Amino acid sequence: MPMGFVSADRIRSLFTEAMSQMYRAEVPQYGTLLELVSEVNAEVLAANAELRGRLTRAGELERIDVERHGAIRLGAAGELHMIRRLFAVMGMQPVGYYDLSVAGVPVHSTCFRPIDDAALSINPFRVFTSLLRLELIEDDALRAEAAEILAQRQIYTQRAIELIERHEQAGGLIEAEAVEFVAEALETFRWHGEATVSAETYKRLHDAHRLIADVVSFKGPHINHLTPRTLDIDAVQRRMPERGITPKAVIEGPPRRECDILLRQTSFKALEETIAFAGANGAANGTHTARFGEIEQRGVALTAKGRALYDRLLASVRGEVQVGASGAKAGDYGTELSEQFQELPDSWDELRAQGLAFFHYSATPEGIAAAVRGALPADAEELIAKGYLRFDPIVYEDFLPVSAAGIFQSNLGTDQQQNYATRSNRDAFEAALGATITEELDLYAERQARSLDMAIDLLGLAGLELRAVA
Ligand code: OOG
Ligand code: NI
Repeated sequence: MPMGFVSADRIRSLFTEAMSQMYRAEVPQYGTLLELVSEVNAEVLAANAELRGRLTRAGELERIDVERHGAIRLGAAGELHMIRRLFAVMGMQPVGYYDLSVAGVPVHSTCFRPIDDAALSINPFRVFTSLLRLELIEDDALRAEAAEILAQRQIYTQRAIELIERHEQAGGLIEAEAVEFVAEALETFRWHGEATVSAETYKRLHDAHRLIADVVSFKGPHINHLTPRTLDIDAVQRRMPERGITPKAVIEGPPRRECDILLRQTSFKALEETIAFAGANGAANGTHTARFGEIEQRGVALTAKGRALYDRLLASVRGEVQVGASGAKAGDYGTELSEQFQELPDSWDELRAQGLAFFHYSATPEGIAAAVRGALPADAEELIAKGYLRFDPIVYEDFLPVSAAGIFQSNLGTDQQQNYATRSNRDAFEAALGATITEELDLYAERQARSLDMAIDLLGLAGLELRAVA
């Protein structure tokens, strides 16, 4: 990086902090949730030395206090294209394609996030970014009208665009520009109480799908939640009502386990906010629900094999028990989930031995000492058994489409779980993005392989292969 430019990591950290402050001011319950999460995290860390050690080794302990993800919903291809360039300034790239139409939500999405180990451990800020699929609006006239409304808006400030271009041309931003960029970029994510459409248009959009009204009716894609990471989601879920927060009926994702896998999430219902429709001269004459709160607990990233097993078990649970609109059968769902998931081994050893999850390998001090003495076994499994080579879970940095659909649905006013047939359109998404999306599994596989190479090198055993590495 040329002299004088600030790092993308720094810009991302400034932005995360600014976003968190803005959201705290806009949605006071978010501040309450942050307090609860940090209280529970401190309790868990005090009580669980093994977890503390593991998070420290993985570089996750320091990042956990700043770790957040947010979500926005964009309306047009051009908006997605520019958001890719905006996030690139902060070192965030599109990872993973999520088709939410399978769950009756007319969007497809990606996650913008940092990808390398160092950047992730500084600040893993992620933004789940959805693009409205206008082609899924059935009414031709309404579709054309929505497209026309979206074509009129500019969700980025002129100065934000200039600074993005400056970053692309010069290869970076100096401190003063970075600070200005953060303030300008924040404008895109801000809540606007004035709708750009009349009450009558809003109603027609809303009748087609609540989400369409949310995306089309406003000046910009307001950030709709900001999610802290908890180390015990069940404890936070239980304590939310004590703080006046009502969580959704079920925690999305896998059940509670000894060895956390993937991602567990729960949210609380959106705020009902007053808005002023066009033609009302700024006077509040309607309400809209868009913004909510969410928490998540993250576990190990699964390999393709592990993920296939997770998907199969989850589908079978959802086939057995459908949670109703107001949370009916949530208890049965939880029981079924725990029972079915017994098929997925709940020990790090088994998850590794069966090639179900990704791990970070490292040479231990004992291993390095043994290498100096020339006393190392040449078998990788034996190195592990003797404590010369250790493995720690690689945390899942991404999202889960079925969970995301559940979060969407809950905040569209229902806990009802629906399953639809796939109509995915990744090519159109990438064309709008102007880039290809990175496959998350490739990233985890590369990180695992790199860690193993480094560990083996340190032990002076180059070329050694591991049996169980997926
Ligand atoms: C995004 C919902 C998905 C998650 O954590 O899975 C999501 C949205 O409602 O816009 O944030
Ligand atoms: Ni979320």
